[in-house]
Amino acid sequence: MLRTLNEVVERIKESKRILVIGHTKPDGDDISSIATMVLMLRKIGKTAEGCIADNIPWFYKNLYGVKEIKNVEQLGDYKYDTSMVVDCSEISRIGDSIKLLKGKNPDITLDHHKTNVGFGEFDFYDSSYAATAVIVYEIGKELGMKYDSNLSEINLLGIATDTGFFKYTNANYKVFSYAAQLVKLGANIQHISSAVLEHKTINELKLQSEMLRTLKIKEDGKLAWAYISSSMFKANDCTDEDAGGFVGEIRAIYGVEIAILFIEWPENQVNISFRSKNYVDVSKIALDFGGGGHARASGCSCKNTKLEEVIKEVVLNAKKSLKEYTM
Ligand SMILES: [Mn+2]
Repeated sequence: MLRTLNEVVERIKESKRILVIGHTKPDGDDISSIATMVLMLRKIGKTAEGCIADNIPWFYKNLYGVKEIKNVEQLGDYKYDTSMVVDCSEISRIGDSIKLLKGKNPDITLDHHKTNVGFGEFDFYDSSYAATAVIVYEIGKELGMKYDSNLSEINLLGIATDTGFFKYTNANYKVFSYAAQLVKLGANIQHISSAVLEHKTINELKLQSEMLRTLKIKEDGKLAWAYISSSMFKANDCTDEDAGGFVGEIRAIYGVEIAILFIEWPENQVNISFRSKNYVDVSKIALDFGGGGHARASGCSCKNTKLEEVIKEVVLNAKKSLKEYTM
């Protein structure tokens, strides 16, 4: 049920032992929101643990607080009175962490995805927030949190990554003003940017150049897509984690409005990332294929399917959405 931020804060105050859960295929906002929340709750004397039922990309691990996040096995015996799910539009996004909820709905959910369905007892979701980490920061302020430089930095991570390091349209006044406050409190943006943006390996670069060979640009240069097959991953000794920022490279092409990257991982499953530049709402395309997300960034997964067939169907859908805007 949708609540005000104040009601959520009151609910947090009542809790003693909290479990904070994020989504699989974790991104900077997910990791930041969990780690910041766990550290804040511990600072005010509560017992708190964070969980992600998936690998955390290695380059996040040296940022303060990230190592605190555990997996489902490590938390099997953890007793809590309050569960919280962050940065998830719906419950299936938490993957195997569902086991820890033991059939119950989460007590609290915090999210900023447009496609959020509201699946907890105390839901706060609002797509005007650039990142879940922005919501977490507001909760921190409400809780009277004393921010040190480490806490500020891990909170800033999510705000930085979900705004594309302050360059997407969601980088609004609130984003810059909170970021400035966190920097004043000691966050170092260079620690974050070098960890997140400067970790390319030679294998990744090779994979990227192979992906670019599959690039197609159609619809007067407005629609661009490319794919990476599972055999391309194998040939370059890469995993799907290594293709993290590739869809952004496709969107970066001049004139492209919709960028789509098809990733076959594992075999027989195709994960699709959508990005748009100025006006197309790509969350609608993702929703048509069982996914979700934001107007400018969304995604979905198609199981038991062939890469070529998915590409055909999705490209057709994307062409249609593009036409809706140009008519
Ligand atoms: Mn997010």
